[in-house]
Amino acid sequence: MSLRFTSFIEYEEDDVEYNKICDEHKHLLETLPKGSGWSIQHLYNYNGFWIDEMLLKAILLLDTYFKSEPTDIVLASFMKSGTTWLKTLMFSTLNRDRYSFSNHFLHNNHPLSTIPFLGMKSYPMTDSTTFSAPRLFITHFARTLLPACMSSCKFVYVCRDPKDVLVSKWHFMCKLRSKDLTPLSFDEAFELFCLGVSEFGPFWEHVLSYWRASLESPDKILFLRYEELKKQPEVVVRKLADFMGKPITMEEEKKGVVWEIINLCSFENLRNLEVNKKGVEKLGNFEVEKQSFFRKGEIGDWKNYLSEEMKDRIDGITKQKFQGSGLIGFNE
Ligand code: PAP
Repeated sequence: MSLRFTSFIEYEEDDVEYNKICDEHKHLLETLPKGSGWSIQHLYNYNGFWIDEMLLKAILLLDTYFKSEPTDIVLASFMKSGTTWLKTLMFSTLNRDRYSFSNHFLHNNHPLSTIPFLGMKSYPMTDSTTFSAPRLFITHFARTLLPACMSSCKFVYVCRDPKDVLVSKWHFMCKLRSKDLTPLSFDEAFELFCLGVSEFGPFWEHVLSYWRASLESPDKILFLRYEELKKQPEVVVRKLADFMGKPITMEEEKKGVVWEIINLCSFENLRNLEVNKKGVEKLGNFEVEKQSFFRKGEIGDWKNYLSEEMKDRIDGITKQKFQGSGLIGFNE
């Protein structure tokens, strides 16, 4: 039987390669170091990063079956760093000739339907126009976990203050957490996050994996921060348009297209759309409420959750990990 794994990976269940992957997956699950998951019981440490069973298989499948194209553009992020925002900005910037801002695709479709996740079963991708070159993809995997063939692709990486990522992730994962497990307290989540035991983490190594790649190939990776997007969205949208090979023209500037895009993708606008308020969406093996992607959308919500001591511990780790990398921290 032919299976579809995202819209871009196809394999046969009785294929020799596929059987090899299943054997390797089984072997890895038996031998890799285990840590506590936030939503399910176990995470596995694969090549320095913590992932669950399903994502481990996804990595093996991507490695064998994914065929990248040099025109591909991948939005990469550690989860809860601004992926939803960036995906809507990239999608609407690239497709700005296809939809009018008064009757836009995003008015009737959740952001999950805009760009497929590499390594996760697809949600209904209602718009096939996004699949013509350049193809857009999303990943939460660290750069070093992606197949070697993707070195020809372009990446947009978005990072965010780890203190806000932690708070956002804890809220989200508590909703996904298996009812068979005891609830995950914020203190437990904090400890795990600091130790790096966190889906797709450690956070700092994740950021550094893309930062180092951006130093090696600055023209291939656009490195962004959630905080700069909040402060100067117009600068980021212009950068994105240039990077994706579709610069904003003078005529578009005069028509205010940049602000049309920003307003369409703003937290307030997206959160209040009916399509994003109700219902659930499938995310891998999990069911997620559509509204859970729009919580507060603020910089500094960590102040409501972290003690001074907790703040100092995370800032200290950031300082130590980023030292000598050229990457500056996230303190306001
Ligand atoms: P994902 O990893 O599950 O895809 P992601 O979109 O990266 O999640 O992060 C979700 C965060 O972005 C949430 O932050 P919070 O929990 O601190 O509120 C969410 O509210 C925020 N967010 C979603 N859309 C927007 C937007 N349009 N503008 C600003 N922030 C947004």
